[in-house]
Amino acid sequence: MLRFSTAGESHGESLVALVSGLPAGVPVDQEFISRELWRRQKGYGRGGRMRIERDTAHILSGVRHGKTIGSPVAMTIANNDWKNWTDILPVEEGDPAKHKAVASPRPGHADLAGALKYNFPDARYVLERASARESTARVASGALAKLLLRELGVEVLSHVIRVGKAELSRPAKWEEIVALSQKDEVLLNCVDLEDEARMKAEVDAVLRTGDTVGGVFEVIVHGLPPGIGTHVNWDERLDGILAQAVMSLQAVKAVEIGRGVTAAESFGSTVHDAIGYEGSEEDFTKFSRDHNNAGGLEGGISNGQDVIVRGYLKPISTLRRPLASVSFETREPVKAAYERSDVCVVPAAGVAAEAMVALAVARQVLVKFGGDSLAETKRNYNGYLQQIRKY
Ligand code: EPS
Repeated sequence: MLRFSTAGESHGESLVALVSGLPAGVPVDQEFISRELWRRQKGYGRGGRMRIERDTAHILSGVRHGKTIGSPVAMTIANNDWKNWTDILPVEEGDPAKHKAVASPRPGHADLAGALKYNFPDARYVLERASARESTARVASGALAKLLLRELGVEVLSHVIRVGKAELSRPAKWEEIVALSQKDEVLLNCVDLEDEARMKAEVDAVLRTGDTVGGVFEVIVHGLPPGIGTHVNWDERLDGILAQAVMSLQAVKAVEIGRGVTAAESFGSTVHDAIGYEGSEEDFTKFSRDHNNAGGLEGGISNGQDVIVRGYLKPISTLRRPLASVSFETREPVKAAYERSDVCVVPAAGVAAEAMVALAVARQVLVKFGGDSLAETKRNYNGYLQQIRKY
């Protein structure tokens, strides 16, 4: 069973990722992992922290001679900023005078709920783990899932379709999203330059006013055959699994599959993707569809079209012009704490969501096809592809 977990505080020594259940023999391209980490760091609207960090995964185990060996893969990603925090957040008791309390909880952040739950006098320890810095470890883990999926011809990428009120005004083609992922500059990860300029203006406006802005990213799984996930049990439906995977990302407040939201206000005759029998040799079967409003999922099962998952991001909750809050110490009204922060993270969140989607899909692929070695997984996979082609 493919599993992963992460550890690490935002300003601690490093982040840790542990991925187990990958078959043996998956080629591990370390440059690819670094590139994925780089993509997550980029985007217009990121704060000062991203000028400090140069995220790279240090692989400790589970990979030898460039391939997985079936044992758990442990990775660390060092926090460069740690050197500035050794006195503030030491593992030992340290000097309490040097600790940096988060003295008033930020509305929208985990600060208050976390401090109450864990009985902390302030929100420092909550912030440290609730921070989206943790998504770095998810991206390193997701890169391994992507490398496995790539062996099966499945790719996972994202692009940004909204920042604040600025929206992508036209459908994006898969080739455009691939081209975006290969660029050496990342602005807002939007396929349309004019729409991207309007998105940038949204970020500029909040930079001026001390506010923050959210948006929507879209993750696409390209090349996934029909039959991943199942309708038979609630917790094995791929749509539900993907929703949880993406919703678990910091600042995501809603998840949509395909045309989920506007489908609710439309007629069935305009929403469902009519079935034909005109598929080409490149398709998984000859069954074809007139569009993809279902987002590649019907009954919790992939149907061979691109899987489309959208994540809706709230605006970052750390504001330069903070909202009302209460002092943890005096209980008097004060402004919420301010710490260095980003003002827009929609492109970065999209990259983190790619990782979560890749991990979730890879897990379900392995549930269906199994395999202790990549050769075994591929044999089972290809046998199934032949079966559905002949159906
Ligand atoms: C974050 C606050 C900022 C962000 C951080 C998430 O960090 P810092 O407090 O060090 O300035 O930059 O995101 C990352 C470090 C990252 O790698 O994405 C927060 O409070 O959630």
